[in-house]
Amino acid sequence: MKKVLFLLSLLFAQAGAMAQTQEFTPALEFVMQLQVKIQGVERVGETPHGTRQSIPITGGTFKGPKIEGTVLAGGADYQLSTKGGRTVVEAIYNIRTNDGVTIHVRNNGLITQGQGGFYFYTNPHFEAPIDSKYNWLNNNIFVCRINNTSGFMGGVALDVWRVCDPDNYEQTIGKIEPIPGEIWKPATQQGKIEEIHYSVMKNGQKLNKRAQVYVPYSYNKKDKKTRYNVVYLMHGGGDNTTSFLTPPNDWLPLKQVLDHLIEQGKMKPVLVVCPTFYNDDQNIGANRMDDATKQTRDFHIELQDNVIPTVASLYNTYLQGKADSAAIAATREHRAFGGFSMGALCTWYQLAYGISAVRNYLPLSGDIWTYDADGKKLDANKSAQWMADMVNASAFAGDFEVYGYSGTKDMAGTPQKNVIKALRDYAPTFRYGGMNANLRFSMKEGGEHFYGDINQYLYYALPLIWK
Ligand code: FER
Repeated sequence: MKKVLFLLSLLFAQAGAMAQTQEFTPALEFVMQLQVKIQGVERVGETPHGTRQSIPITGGTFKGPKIEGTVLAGGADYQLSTKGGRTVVEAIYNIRTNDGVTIHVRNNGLITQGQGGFYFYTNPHFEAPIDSKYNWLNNNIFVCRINNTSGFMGGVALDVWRVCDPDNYEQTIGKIEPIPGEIWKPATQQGKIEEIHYSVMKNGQKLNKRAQVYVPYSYNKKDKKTRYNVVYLMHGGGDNTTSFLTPPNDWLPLKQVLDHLIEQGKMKPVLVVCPTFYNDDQNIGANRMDDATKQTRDFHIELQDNVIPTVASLYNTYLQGKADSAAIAATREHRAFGGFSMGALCTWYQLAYGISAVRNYLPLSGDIWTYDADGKKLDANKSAQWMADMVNASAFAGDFEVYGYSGTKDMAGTPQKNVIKALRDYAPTFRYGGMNANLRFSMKEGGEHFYGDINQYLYYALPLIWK
């Protein structure tokens, strides 16, 4: 007892000291709205503690960004009223999520007349299975307030928030410094750009396809002992296999970035392969966005079945011998996949569908596109949830790295920022910040939606992958 009092006095002493310098205010994060159906009332009447009554809970629903489902019948709200219009409530019931997890709820609180009028706040406690994806409900503090304007009839609508530290996400986004001046001039030791060819069977049709390949200066085909990591880079909608390596424009050339990184020893020599998700990279005019959205989603199949095996047969990569799925998975850490805009979307889809072939991801100015049954694009939270579900269903959950980049003047900057923000909620699969991070995001002040800025991001991103 003495010890407890001592600890309490320490707490109060500290609270007193902080009262003058209080600058921290916790934040509330919306968790869900509960619409709880009730029916009838069971009166006990006057007891030594006050007027006791209970109100049966007969069903309902709940919905929020990360959780939704139904309220199960069989619970009740136990109320104890004392003089002066003061009621203590304790609602005890179960809810079940749409994916079948039952969660116990104990919602304690107060209904009274506060200084500002009616006051109805409670402190819900959730008991969720610790091995479920809702374990976070066990490890947070929540507050709840009646919602009188929801329009819900036949019961009570309640909004629930999580008490948390204010989100400083904006401050955690990496900054991108201007790249060093010498990068704007060609390097002394220059790699080569080659074109490779392969064919793909798609819908019973044989397609002849090409890709451009950056081959580093020191590369020697006969030296079979030296193996090379491979970076796959996907162009944007309306672009083609030449957009990264031999663009017709005079922006900072990616080849120059690669030559310098290697010459300066900032990065181990790598092969960079630029394929296309289009069926025919010479004819990308028709239906381009429609085609791009579908084909970026399916490209992982071609990467696995055609592109990786072709590259392995032509160059000294870590994949040797038969390029079957086991051999591709065993060498996934030696592969990176990145892309710009629709190529960034292709990168996210590669993570979702093709995680076994690639460990490192570079989404450059693009967010995740997922759709509901009616074809309507889902928001960042839903897309992040879909991504987490896909990755968690794979054999490589948590075993991957994401290096995301965009610019503040880039049309994909805000969508990508939002999707990364939403992915942070899916730890330990996605770990944003800290020693064990596998999800990173940087934005260039003034960066725009074009290869000139994208190639600058690659100057910083590529050396991070294989140290
Ligand atoms: C995005 C914004 C724009 C994005 C893609 C685009 C995949 C591409 C637009 C285009 O090609 O016209 O967030 O993410």
